[in-house]
Amino acid sequence: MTKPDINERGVPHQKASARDDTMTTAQGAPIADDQNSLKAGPRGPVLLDDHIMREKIFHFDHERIPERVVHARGYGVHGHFELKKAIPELSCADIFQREGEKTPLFTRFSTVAGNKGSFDVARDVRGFAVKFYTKEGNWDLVGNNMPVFFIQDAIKFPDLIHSVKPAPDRGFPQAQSAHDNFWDFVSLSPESVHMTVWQMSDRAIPRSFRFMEGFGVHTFRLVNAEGKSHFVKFHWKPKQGLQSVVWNEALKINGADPDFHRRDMWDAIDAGDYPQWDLGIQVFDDDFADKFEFDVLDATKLIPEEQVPVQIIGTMTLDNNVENFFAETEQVAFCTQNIVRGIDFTNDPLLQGRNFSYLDTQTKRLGGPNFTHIPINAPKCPMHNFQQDGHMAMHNPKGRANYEPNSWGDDGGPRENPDIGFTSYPDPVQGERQRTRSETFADHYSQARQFWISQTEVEQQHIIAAYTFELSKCDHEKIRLRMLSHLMNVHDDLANGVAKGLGVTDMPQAATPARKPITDLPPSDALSILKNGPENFAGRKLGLYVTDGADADLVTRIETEFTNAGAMVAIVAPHIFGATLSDGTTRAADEKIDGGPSVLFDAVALVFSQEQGSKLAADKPSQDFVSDAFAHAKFIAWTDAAMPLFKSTGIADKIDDGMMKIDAGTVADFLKTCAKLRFWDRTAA
Ligand code: HDE
Repeated sequence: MTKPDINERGVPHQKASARDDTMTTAQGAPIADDQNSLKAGPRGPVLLDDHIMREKIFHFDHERIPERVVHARGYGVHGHFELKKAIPELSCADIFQREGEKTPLFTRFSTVAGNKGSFDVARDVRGFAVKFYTKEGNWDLVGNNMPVFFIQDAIKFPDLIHSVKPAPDRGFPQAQSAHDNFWDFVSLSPESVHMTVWQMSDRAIPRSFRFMEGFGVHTFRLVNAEGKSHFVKFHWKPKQGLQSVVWNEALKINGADPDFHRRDMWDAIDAGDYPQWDLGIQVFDDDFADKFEFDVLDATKLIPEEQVPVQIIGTMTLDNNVENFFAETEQVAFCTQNIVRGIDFTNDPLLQGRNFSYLDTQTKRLGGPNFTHIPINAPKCPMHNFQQDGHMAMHNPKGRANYEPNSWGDDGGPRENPDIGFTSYPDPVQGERQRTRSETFADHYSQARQFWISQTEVEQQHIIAAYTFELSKCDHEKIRLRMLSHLMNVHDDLANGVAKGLGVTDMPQAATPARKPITDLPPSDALSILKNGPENFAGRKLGLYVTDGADADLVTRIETEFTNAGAMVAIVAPHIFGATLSDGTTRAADEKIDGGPSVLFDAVALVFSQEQGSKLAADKPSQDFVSDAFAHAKFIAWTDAAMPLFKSTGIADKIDDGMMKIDAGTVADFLKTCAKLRFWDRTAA
């Protein structure tokens, strides 16, 4: 990098060292001075013929494209899918034919409600969209981190989204569902009840993108070479296990690091710790669909894994950060209708509506029909057709043929190929045109109950707390009570817990169900986060708070053992230049204490010198560090020097099994303990 020369007027100039790093205009004309506009004299007006400034500012003025109407805030990464089990008997999709073959892909995670500049750890559904660049075209699996959805028919989507997004008059609240409009809409739409239980669960506040599942949600079809079809639901299972944060922590993370999830993904990939997900399929046929308690075309229902097991067929590895956020993450255009031969749609009315919507939205957002020419959207296999022209056309065919049939022989351009071309599954269709909802979609509570009884007690308490929090943010009593009337149909414990949290003494009448709920569906362990947590501390982060004079052996031991176990260790210190340890070495800090609160870490260790420990007892950020770690049920490693801080925060007389006094010999035990996500007993006390 050339160093700037500061001239006598204090203006820095960096001169090109070689022809190829010469700055030019968009037309390629070299620029001599990028610091000053063209003026009539040093203090005179800027001249209209400053074509260089005009071009630069013109381009800047046009930098923004419309953000996505939903899922605006997202983060994309590159990776690949490796097929572990070929399934030609189920699907002739090329991607599913050869075990061991890798298919490149791009995955974008997102929140739904917030705008592009909102914070990462909002209570929200997460988008989980994957674009597979297969050898027979792009396949987009545009899913979420929850297996069900709020509505059954796409015609309700604008209402759902309007209700959750900022109210049109005041333009807030941003990135949250804790407000009247949202709960008004969902409490008037019983079909949403099941999804709200998921949304009030910790699934809506994941620890990071790396620790959450993904679901294709809808029932799709797999079609084999003989034309035989099976129904399928797609699942992504994180090899890292499932993990979420707690709500009070989420609120604080959003202040401390609004980019918490994207930073986590970037850092993990940058450090070579590549997250992986297994792709699983639940395959079933018409017989199962006919016997199933619910309609497999209803996206507010899932199929429990105990009823149809998830077969793992391959693994996605995300191993490459984007080089340019705008070009890749912003411009990627997922479309549910991007499917390939061997995969097909079903009549799920939500899916069918989506197949309209995504093409429209990309055209609006990316400015024209040629968004498929943008490198992140273009297939990586050969692509030929007679589509032409339009804004920003990049692939312009040569030759005279731009129609078919034609009689130009070898120069006639691309031809149809019935052998490998896409053919729709010939599902027989018949019926009167009618605007209606099938009666088989009418059960709105049974699976909500099943989800509830599948949760551990800790998770149930979190769900009750989340409903209580959100409904307490509704100004209108009638909305709170209406929602409660639905929860009464889900489970008494849930309804009573929320009523107690809200301070409701007179319970409302339970809502009248359109169909009598089934109350004996068995619990499904797969629905709980805590029953599917990580097995060790790998991929998670320890906050190691050190001061001057701290025991160097212990600090080194903690760093080594945790990093050897695949964890990240962040040094937190009173100053960003770090701490000088007992052996005179200095550890640079990753965070100064007030910028590195304990909410950013999965567990914490406090290694102070006696002298500094006493000083920290009155230090507010240090008090918050330990109080929050304690309140969020985190595992805390400590030495005697932390006692003054424990005393000043009232923790000294509450020391529990989640707080381990350590020395160099017991670091391994602490590491093992941290594998269990949190010390939940503390929250039960
Ligand atoms: Fe989307 N959705 N959606 N959606 N959706 C969009 O497309 C839409 C639905 C999902 O990272 C939009 O490119 C309708 C379910 C993800 O770029 C838009 C309906 C599921 C993403 C759109 C749904 C999703 C989107 C906005 C009701 C989970 C982000 C920007 C029928 C299975 C993709 C865009 C990315 C984005 C429409 C419901 C997932 C407007 C009409 C159900 C992950 O086209």
